[in-house]
Order: sequence, then C-alpha cells, then structure tokens
Amino acid sequence: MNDKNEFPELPADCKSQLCKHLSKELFETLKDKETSNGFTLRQAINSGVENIDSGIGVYAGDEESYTTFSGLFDPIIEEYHGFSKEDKHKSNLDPADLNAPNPDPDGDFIVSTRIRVGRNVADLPLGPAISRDQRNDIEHQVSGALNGLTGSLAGTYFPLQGMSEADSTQLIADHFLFKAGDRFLEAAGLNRDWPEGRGIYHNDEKTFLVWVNEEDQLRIISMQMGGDIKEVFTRLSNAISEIEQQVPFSYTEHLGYLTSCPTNLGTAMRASVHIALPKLAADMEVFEKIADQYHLQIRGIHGEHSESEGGVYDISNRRRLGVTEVECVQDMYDGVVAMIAAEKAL
Ligand code: ADP
Ligand code: CIR
Repeated sequence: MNDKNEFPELPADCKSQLCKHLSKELFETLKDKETSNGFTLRQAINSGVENIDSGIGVYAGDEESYTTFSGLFDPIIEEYHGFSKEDKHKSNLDPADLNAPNPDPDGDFIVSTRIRVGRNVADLPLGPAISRDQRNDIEHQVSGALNGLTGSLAGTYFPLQGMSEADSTQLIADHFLFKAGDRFLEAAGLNRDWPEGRGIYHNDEKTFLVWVNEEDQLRIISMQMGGDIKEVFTRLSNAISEIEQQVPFSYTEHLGYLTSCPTNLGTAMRASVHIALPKLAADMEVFEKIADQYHLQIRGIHGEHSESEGGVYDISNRRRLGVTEVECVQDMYDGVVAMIAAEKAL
C-alpha cells in the first residue's frame, strides 16, 4: 500500500476515468483539501486505486466533494454524461410524457423490466463519509416512512441484520436484493459497519422495493416480469412522490439528485430490461453499436460487473444527468425497440 499522501502510480493499461483524469499535478493540488465532513481526495479515489479494473473509480463523500474536488469530478461528469459545468439539470417524472407501448407483448424477448432511482437524505454526508450513528438514524427515519405507505406500495421492511443467509441468498439470486461484499463499494468505505443499518423494504408482490443504505441511502425500485415499461415507470413515479413527502432528498440545481457515484447524478435513474438477444449478441460489434446509438449500457444479469447468462442481457440507459427521467426511460425504450428489430432480422 503506498503512502496515502503520495501520488498512486497506476498501471499504464488502467482504463478507468480516475486513471485518465488524475494527473500527478492535479493530485498535488487536491491532496491536502478536505470537506467539512473530513472527506479527502484519497478517500474519493480509493475504490479506483484498489480496483484498477474500475470503469470510473471515484466516489463522493458529501455534496461538498463535488466542489472541493471539482478538478477531478468535473471532467468525469462531463465525459460520462456529456454535461458541462455551466449546465443545469432538469426533471420530468410525468408518465403521460413517456411514449412506451409494450415493445414485446408476446414476451418473446423481454424477461423483466426494472427502473430504480438513487436518493440521499438532505444535509447529511453521503455513504462513504457517513458515521455509524447517522446511518442508523437514516434507517430508522426511512423505514418509518416506508412502513406508513398504503395501497399497492404497502409492505414490510426487513433489516439485513438478523436475516438468514438462505433468505438473503434467495433475494439476491431473484434480483431483488443487493449483494454483499462488493469490492468497489468496500474500498469506497460504503460497507463499513456491515450489515448494521442496511435493509430492504418490499411490497408483497415484490414489484416495489427500497434498498436502504447501500451505495446510496435509498434506492427506490419498481420492477415486474415482462415489458410493460410504462407501468413500471408509473409505479416508480408515484412511489417517489409519496416518499419525498416524508424524507427530504439532497438536490442541487446543477447536479440534480446527489449520489455517491458521479455516474448516478441528476435523475439517479437506471431503467433496464433483462432481454434475450442471442443472435444479436453473437456479433458484439453490432450489438454495441446499437447500444451506443441510443446511449445504452450492456450489463450481465446479476448486476454490474456480472456476465450474461443464456444470451440474456441487462440493457439500460447510460445518461442520467442533464436529461429528464422520461428521457432516460425513452432512451432505453427506443434502443430496446431497435434491438428487438435487429434480433428479428437476423
Ligand atoms: P443498480 O441497479 O443499482 O445499478 P445492479 O446492476 O447491481 O445495480 O443491479 C441490481 C440488481 O437488479 C441485480 O440483482 C440485477 O440482476 C437486478 N436487475 C437489474 N435490472 C433488472 C431487470 N430488468 N429485471 C430483473 N432484475 C434486474
Ligand atoms: C466502477 O468504477 O467500475 C464502479 N465504481 C462503478 C461505477 C459506476 N457504474 C457505471 O458506470 N456503470
């Protein structure tokens, strides 16, 4: 482990945004700064230093991180989202503005649809800099608010602490719960005091879920089998407004909803389908070309950094900042329509 006040020498073949944008000169200008929560540059970059296969490699500890270390965060934000320092974020969660009739009503391709947003509680540090007490207070506040939800959003909060290994393994395998021990989050300080303060809320059907104190303090999730993307978005939009009435979220005009990973800023939304595209996937070049054209990301089906299984992929919007929530889902929808057409033509 190198001295934490020395520039970390990263291998020449490292492809992360951290490696690309952190020069020795920039490191020297930022290394002695810290935010009012005591968060330092070395903490912000630790995930990318310890995991040289990171795509991004940096995390913010609080709102101030984005300004104190703007020399590093701004170019990463600009490159990932195509969003400059002068731009303002915009929001639109109105399902009426989404044009998304089910692209696969017979269920030939789309296995399931999921849309999530990240949220963090206003006036508190983000996960990488939060204290144990602050994290536990959030769990208390958020689970209390969730337990007051009614109708189709009514459900139960299950703390991770005390959950049987069989239950958590099943929830993870079924794509409902976050996995434990993620090395990227570990190095970012996001797994401190695990599993205390973490948990999952869900309704009986498991179509509405909230992860508490994972990478962000809340991950609000709507999901169901099949390709009715508009129904999934409508449920999510309703749930966000119900929760927002009780829990104040961290938001700025420039960066939108604040999140610990800069790729999630803005809408903090990832709208995805699990979709079987075996023929298209046999030619990754064409598959990736369509994904790029519609600003989409291709992941495996057990979450980020996982592999595909049986030709089924996770296709989601890549841009989240400077575009509205409706535009995020529309990106995914339009791209999925194009991918299904390409698959049928092969
Ligand atoms: P995030 O949504 O936070 O970016 P991941 O990529 O790690 O995180 O995915 C979280 C979980 O959600 C994983 O278990 C993944 O399999 C599941 N998931 C993502 N998209 C879908 C989908 N369309 N249908 C079913 N499960 C999904
Ligand atoms: C990484 O840098 O690979 C992880 N910290 C995750 C980055 C965010 N995810 C993404 O861009 N898909």
